[in-house]
Amino acid sequence: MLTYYSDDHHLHHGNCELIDGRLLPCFEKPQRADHILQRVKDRRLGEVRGPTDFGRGPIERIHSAAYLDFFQGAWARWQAQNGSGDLLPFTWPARTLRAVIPRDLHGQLGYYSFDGGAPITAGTWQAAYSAAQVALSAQAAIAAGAHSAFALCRPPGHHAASEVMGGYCYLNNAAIAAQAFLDQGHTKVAILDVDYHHGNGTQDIFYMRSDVLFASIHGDPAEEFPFFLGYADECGVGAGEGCNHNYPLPMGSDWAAWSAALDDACQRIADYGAEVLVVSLGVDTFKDDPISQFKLDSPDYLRMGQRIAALGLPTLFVMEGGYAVEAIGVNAVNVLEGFEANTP
Ligand code: Q9C
Ligand code: ZN
Repeated sequence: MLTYYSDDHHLHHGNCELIDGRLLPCFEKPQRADHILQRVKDRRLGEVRGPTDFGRGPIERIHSAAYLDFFQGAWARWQAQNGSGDLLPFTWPARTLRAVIPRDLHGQLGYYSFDGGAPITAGTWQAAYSAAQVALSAQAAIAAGAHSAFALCRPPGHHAASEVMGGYCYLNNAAIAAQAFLDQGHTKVAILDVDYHHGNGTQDIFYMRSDVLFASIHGDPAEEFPFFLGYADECGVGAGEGCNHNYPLPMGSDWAAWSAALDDACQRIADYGAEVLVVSLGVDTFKDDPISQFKLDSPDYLRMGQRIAALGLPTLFVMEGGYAVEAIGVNAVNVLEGFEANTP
């Protein structure tokens, strides 16, 4: 399997995040992608290629130009005000307030975010831009005939919506790649999100559309981030009705419970008649993940890849979460090796 990767992810390294009333070092850190890349090489998964630059055009198919302009220019504005430290939001247009766009940098940052988990640093735009190009390059490889490809993206993307960053995410790499398939002539794309957290951004982007089926298996939002989306009764609206499938699972869920949801999600994808599959590949479902509560073990990721391969679809894997850094390479590459083992 081809892997696409850019060293630019090192340009994004947030300082700290707020957890349990304390500021802790960011869990979403550069070593995550470094470990995955090392495992790809150790296992000789296949060639590792740098991205092609497709420009801002395919990103603007998912994110508004106003949002991208804000994100691209935010660090320079912060520097111009002598800002020190990471740029982090602290006020959001929650209920009782108005969703106006203020003039102030922090006002705009609140408008364009949903939590304080997506710090903007000097290199965040470049890292996120390159991650999107990595996803687009892997997508192009599949469009050119490859049966599968791995986009080793960092920062991740599935919490980012059209005009909103959050949950360590800025640009929705999986959604951008899915839209590229559609723009190149496909008519039905499925996105399977196996990250521990609900892919709220991806769901929101495609919620009213029938050309993308979204299925997500995740910690029940009643007791887990992102809390405000990802419930089982969210099925899509309008043309998108029936094209959104959420599988919220209780804390402590193991492979038996998780794989039952996967079987159902795969059946939905097959019934939909998807021509191509994008997998939002988070491995924060691992038993030792420091911020998550599922109980998958490393061999389970081989089984996950095997089950996904049984769909028989051209498949683009896009890296999302996973914070047990010592095991992240083994777990992520196990999915890819399981997929290949079950591909004729
Ligand atoms: N007490 C992804 O996996 N905060 N994002 C968790 C834990 C946000 C995860 C706080 C977690 C975001 C891509
Ligand atoms: Zn996650």
